[in-house]
Parts: sequence; C-alpha cells; structure tokens
Amino acid sequence: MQKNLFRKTIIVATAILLAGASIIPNISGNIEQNISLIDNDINDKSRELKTSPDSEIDHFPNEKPIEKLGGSAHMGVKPSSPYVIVGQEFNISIYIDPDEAVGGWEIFQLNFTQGKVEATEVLPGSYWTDYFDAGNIDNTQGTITTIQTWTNGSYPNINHTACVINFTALKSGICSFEIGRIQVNNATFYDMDVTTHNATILTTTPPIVSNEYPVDTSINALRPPSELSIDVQDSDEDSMDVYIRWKNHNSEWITIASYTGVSNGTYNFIPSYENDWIWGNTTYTWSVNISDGAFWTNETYSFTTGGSRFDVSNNDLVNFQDAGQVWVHRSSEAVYDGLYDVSNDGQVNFQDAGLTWINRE
Ligand SMILES: [Ca+2]
Ligand SMILES: [Ca+2]
Ligand SMILES: [Ca+2]
Repeated sequence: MQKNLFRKTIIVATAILLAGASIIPNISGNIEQNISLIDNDINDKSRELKTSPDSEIDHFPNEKPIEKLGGSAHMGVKPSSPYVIVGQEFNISIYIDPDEAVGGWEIFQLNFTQGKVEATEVLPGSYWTDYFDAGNIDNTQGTITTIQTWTNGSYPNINHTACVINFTALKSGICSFEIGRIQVNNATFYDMDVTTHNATILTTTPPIVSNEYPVDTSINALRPPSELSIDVQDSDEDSMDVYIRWKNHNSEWITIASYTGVSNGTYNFIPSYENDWIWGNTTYTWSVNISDGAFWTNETYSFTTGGSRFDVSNNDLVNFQDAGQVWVHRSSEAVYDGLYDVSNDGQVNFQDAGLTWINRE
C-alpha cells in the first residue's frame, strides 16, 4: 500500500535529476541550482534543465515565472470551544477550504502550548479515511508531526474537516494551536497555495462558592435575615463579577447586589429592616451567579423564615392590628410587596383581611 503520497514526488524528482545528469555531463557545478529548479517545479516534465558554467550570471533570463499548478486553499484550526474547563476534554478541527478538489495533504508539524493541554488522539475527517496516518503526538514538546493522508476519491472541493484532534485541558491559561509546515495537493497531486489560520483558547477553572448564609434549606430563619452572603473563590485568581439575586413573591428574579471586577472574598446583601416584603413562615429562594470571564458558576439556595405569615407588621404578634393593616390595603390590585396578600393569589381583598383576623392569637 502506498502510504505516503509524497514518496511519489521524491521518486519523480530523482528521475528527472538522473535524466538531467545523463544529458548534461558537467552538471555537478550547478547541481544545487538544478535541484532548486526541480524542487520548485518537479512536475513540469516538459521543462528542460539548463546549466551555465558561470554561477554569477542569470541562468534563466527568459524563464517565465513558475506556473501555479495547483489552486489555493485555506487551512485552519477551529476549537470546539473558546473556553475549556481544566480537566475536561475538547477537540480542535483542522479544516481545509479549497478552491479546487483536494487529493491529499500533510501537516508536517502542528504546535500547541506545551503543558497547558494534552493531545490524546488524531482522527481523520470523513473524506480522509482511505489512507490516514495519524502522525506522532509529543506532549512534552507540544507537537504533532506528519499527519498525512490521501484518498481514492471522492476529492473534496468544499470547506471540510481534514482531521479532528482530541485534547484534555491540563492547566489554566492561554493555549495556542499553530499549523506549521504543511502541504496540500490537488486531485492531480500538484501543490496548492495554502494560507494557514491558527487559534487560541482559554483554559480555566470556574469560580467555586461556599458558606452561603442563610444556610441552604435552613428553617426558622430571621425575618428578614441579617444578610445574604457567600464566599467566592477562583483558583486562577481571575477577576470576577458576582451577582446576588432574589426570587420575589411574583416569582421574578431580581438582582439585589452586584460586584464587578472583584477578587476572592465574601460578598453579601444586607437587607434594610424596612424590607417588610419578607413574610413569616415562608420559603424564599435566592441565588449567586459568578463569572470569571469565561464560565459562570450559579448556585440557588432557599431558607424558610420563622414566625407567622399573618404577622404583617412583623412584630412577632398576630392581632387585630395585622388584620386592620390588611383591611386598609384590601383594594390593592397590583400587589407591590405581596405582604398583604396573605392568601398569595395575586390580589389583596377582604379574604386576606378575614384570614388574618381568623389567625390572630
Ligand atoms: Ca477561573
Ligand atoms: Ca403583628
Ligand atoms: Ca389574596
């Protein structure tokens, strides 16, 4: 099986060189020049080798510019995500976007940031499964060398995936993927002009949270709690944005505290004791949402207040005063704070006042 399409190229080049040597006996003084010519245009068999005894003069005054025998293509790196969590797997796709059909290609070297990621596997794109050499991964150098392939057809003439390389993220930081020397051939094995495109990703660890207060699912919490607080830590010491959100009585999430561009620490919301939107004997839900610029860490907590839902004045007593306050507010249609809607049906009316009266102590 012919594994390496480029071997064919070398054989042709050698044949031309030998032919030239037999025709022109004194070739040795200019052999470098001839090899250079052959390298540049090995497939143009009609071209005659020319030599001159004097290396100072222009050997090819009438030489036309070397013909472009293949078309052109872009080859680039497309990561599966611009951000990857340390410890997780991801991949990069190498794509070829050609202006004519591609018969084969080789990446002599692909470089990646050593130590940040670990390459695990090189897999062919769907057009390149006939003869595929996955190359050599060297994670200590951050290289993959001699990934090469050719096909019996069909020859793709569209933007397609040449190969996919699987990685695992090892450490936080910026990781670049750089296509080094490459060769792309058209369907008749002529070289194509290739423009390469590199890529970078950010590998990172998301922030973690701990020590929420009130403790999640706690009961008999103060009404209102003295604070809502959370410890926030990012192991990369990335700058963070921290948001504390509250689910109000209409089940809408509202942001009640925000901190931007902060570092590791404790962040809180301290309610005013005028915040009489806190019911007694009611379960509340709140959340913390933290971004390190790449990933969000979101946690949701709940707590249940002590006391009675009918104690609208929040003085630990349910009596005629509470019933009276609800009665005064009985015509509220758009409930602002929910406090007087003791039945929690979206409106304040005589039923709420009645319930409060019934539940007086
Ligand atoms: Ca981070
Ligand atoms: Ca009361
Ligand atoms: Ca009601």
